[in-house]
Amino acid sequence: MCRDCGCSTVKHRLLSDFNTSHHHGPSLPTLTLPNNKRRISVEESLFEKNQNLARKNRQWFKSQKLVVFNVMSSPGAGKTTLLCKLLPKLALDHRLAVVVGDQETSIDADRLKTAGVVAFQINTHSACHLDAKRVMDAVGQLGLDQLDWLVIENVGNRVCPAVFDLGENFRIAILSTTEGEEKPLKYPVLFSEADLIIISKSDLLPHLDLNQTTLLANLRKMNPNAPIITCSSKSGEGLEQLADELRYLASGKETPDVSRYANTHT
Ligand SMILES: Nc1nc2c(ncn2[C@@H]2O[C@H](COP(=O)(O)OP(=O)(O)O)[C@@H](O)[C@H]2O)c(=O)[nH]1
Ligand SMILES: [Mg+2]
Ligand SMILES: [Zn+2]
Ligand SMILES: [Zn+2]
Repeated sequence: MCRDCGCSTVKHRLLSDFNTSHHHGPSLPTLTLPNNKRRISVEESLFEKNQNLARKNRQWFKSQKLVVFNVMSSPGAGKTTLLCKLLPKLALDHRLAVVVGDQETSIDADRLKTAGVVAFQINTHSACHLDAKRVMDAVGQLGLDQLDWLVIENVGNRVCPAVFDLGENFRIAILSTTEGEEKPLKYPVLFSEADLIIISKSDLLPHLDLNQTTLLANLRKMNPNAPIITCSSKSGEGLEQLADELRYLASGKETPDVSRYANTHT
């Protein structure tokens, strides 16, 4: 449950356009809540506030010539493991740092530091997602003029992180092979808004009943264009391709000035 975004209540309403189910359980009957109207308006102003700060982040990142990736998935899909494998190699030719969001503990930042990556932990406590303000406060301590890339590992959660713009350039959605082929349909915002989709833990495929054809079709239904890369942090499959894709994204695309999220909030 997230006190910040109230996602145990009104977020369901905001995401209802996407016919999504939510990680906190079935949709609440929001229309029957007595003070529903007031709560919706609070929620909308919270998004608006975040949107304004995200815009500032984006301008700030652009002025620093910084490329920012926002990595999102369910808890345990393999974000930290993948970043520990991938980033030390990329750090040879890019000055990079990771900001990790978690409700509690600095375990992930410690893992990244052990792997040789500059990492900074943000504890969100009651919040199930990172927001633009938290990122702004954290990166203020990093010395952005010293960096080429900033990688944000968001709080493990397929729903709320997907609707909070952080001012990033690229959104990366990870789905692990153990999660099931129907998940792109159940969590449409995360997958439809992604610039890159990673299917992680490919080494486990021989042990699973995952229907890869259906998974790919479901991903394409949500997102016709984003590259989809299958990889394993354990076997190393796909990691080179992934590193190349990140280099390609970072080199080719201008920082967008307008938010790509605008349509998801209304
Ligand atoms: N078999 C296998 N396990 C993995 C792989 N990547 C991560 N894991 C395991 O999945 C669990 C969660 O990984 P973690 O990186 O902490 O996920 P996060 O919560 O998304 O950051 C850990 O036990 C990892 O060892 C992979 O490619 N293959
Ligand atoms: Mg992690
Ligand atoms: Zn939530
Ligand atoms: Zn939340």
